[in-house]
Amino acid sequence: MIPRAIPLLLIVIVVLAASVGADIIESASFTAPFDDVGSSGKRMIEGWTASGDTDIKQNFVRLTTDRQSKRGTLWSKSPVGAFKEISAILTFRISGQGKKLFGDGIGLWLTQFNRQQQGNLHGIDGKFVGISVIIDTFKNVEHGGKHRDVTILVNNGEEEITIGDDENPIGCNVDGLRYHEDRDDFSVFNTSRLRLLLNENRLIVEVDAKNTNEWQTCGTVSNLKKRLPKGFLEKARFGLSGTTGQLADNHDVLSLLVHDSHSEGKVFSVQQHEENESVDELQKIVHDLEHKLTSITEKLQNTIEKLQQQESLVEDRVKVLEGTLLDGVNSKMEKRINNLEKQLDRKMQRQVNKQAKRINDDMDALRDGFDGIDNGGWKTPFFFLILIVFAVGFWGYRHYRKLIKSHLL
Ligand SMILES: [Ca+2]
Repeated sequence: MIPRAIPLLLIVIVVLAASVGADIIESASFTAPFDDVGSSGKRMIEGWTASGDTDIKQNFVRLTTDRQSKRGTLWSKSPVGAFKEISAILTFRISGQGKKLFGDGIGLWLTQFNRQQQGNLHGIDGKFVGISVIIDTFKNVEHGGKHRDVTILVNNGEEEITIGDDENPIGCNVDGLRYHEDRDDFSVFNTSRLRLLLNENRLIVEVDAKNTNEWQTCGTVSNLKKRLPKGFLEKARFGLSGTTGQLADNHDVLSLLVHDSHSEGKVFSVQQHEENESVDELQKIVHDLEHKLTSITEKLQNTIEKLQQQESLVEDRVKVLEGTLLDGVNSKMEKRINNLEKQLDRKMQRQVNKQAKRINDDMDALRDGFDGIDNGGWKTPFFFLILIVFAVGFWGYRHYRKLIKSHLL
């Protein structure tokens, strides 16, 4: 117990010694665990707005999942404030299933956008006022030698910046900013860190690729007073963006810790590292389980969505087939009924003609017979009788057709 307690005690002493007059800027910071749940029933981070595909888990914020064409942001609701200098340490994990092909990366923003402003620069509008640090995991062929794994951009909002504009961009190439999840040695503690040391006139960006407290300077930007508006920090907010395109990755952030002093930022990084090493085993297991479960759930949801899409496609096809079949059956039935009607018409006509002729013949015969006997007034009532016979016959014929129609149809 004693050997483990000594370094921790030393760190506490160092932190206490360095933290005199230096504080964390809470409104600009966040760190796991994220236990607050909003009215929508989803986890939330107080003071931050999650948009797009961002999914807040208990132990990390997933800006994008390892799927194509995703875009997620997390934006601070309040400006940093009027500080002379700040340090900011972002702890993140870029990981995925792709062995060689993956993208696009994470952007850390300190801009005067009130909220995330969508655009084409890693998800955000390139016409920003402020600072952007882009962690770019995919080397676009068209950018050639202008690609940087970490690119530092400063803009006064007058022009829209796109990657590849600058022949000699500020930034650095760093190995190991991305982890392959299928490796047997992958763990959720495979993380990376980015540190911004900013004062009124200068920005230094450092990278600790494997979160082993080995910081490398990535780039420095001077003359910020000339390049950014006066009192920039007073109105500037931190934001994060994650994007995937044809290629994808899980883009997770674990914490952003902003202090009002550079020394605090440096000391805190040591403390953070030691804390990671001595982190409770149970917490490790919980984080690991959550990471695995998130991945399994996402895969399941994706499969279900695909199945549902196929199901609705099949349904559409069945509907079209049903329609075609019904149309065919209907037109065949119609033809058959028409034919039958015509046949019946002809048959009835023949029958009626036959009957009429027979009655006519009988009448003639009767008339001949009676003519021999009497030429008296019997013809008129007989004529009416014939009319009645015809009327009844005609009514019978129509009734018969109606019956046939209603039974056939
Ligand atoms: Ca890229």
